[in-house]
Amino acid sequence: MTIKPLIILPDPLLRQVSSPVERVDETIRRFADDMLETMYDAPGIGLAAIQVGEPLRMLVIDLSKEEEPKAPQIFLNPEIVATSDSLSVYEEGCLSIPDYYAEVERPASVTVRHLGLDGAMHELEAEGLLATCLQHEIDHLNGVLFIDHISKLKRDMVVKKFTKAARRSA
Ligand code: GNR
Ligand code: NI
Repeated sequence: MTIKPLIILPDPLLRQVSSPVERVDETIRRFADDMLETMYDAPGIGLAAIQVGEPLRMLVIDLSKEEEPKAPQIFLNPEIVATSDSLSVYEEGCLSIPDYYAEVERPASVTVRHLGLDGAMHELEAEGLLATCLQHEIDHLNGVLFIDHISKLKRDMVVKKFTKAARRSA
């Protein structure tokens, strides 16, 4: 298992649309382990493959609390097949936009269809933080970031700050 370096804003990789996982093999299973280890190390509650530089439609989530047993969830080629009309607001953050947080409004519940590491199709209905997290991660697969859901003024400020920081460290 390997902790992989995280891709940070404004890296253009974060705007890339990821490609479907073609088959569930040992390489994919190992990569899922690396993603989980990277997410736990960060620490974060979710991670999309592109955040470690792999443009694959694959994400991991673990919403367990520190004192609870780990509860990793792995989603390959996830698709939102239904969303609720009701919305909910969460303060979101992103490992690719460190130390920036903002409230985002999204559908309160979503139905997600996906391939599992077992090679079978699964479908689940999620609400609460899981619904928000799944939408945040599936956005990553489409090159979308949570700052795309806030005002342009705030987004431009964040992008500018991270662009300057990247220039300083280049
Ligand atoms: O660790 C994370 N926390 C979080 C909090 C609220 C809404 C979404 C998230 S996902 C984020 C990790 C991340 O950047 N995943 O892409
Ligand atoms: Ni993110």
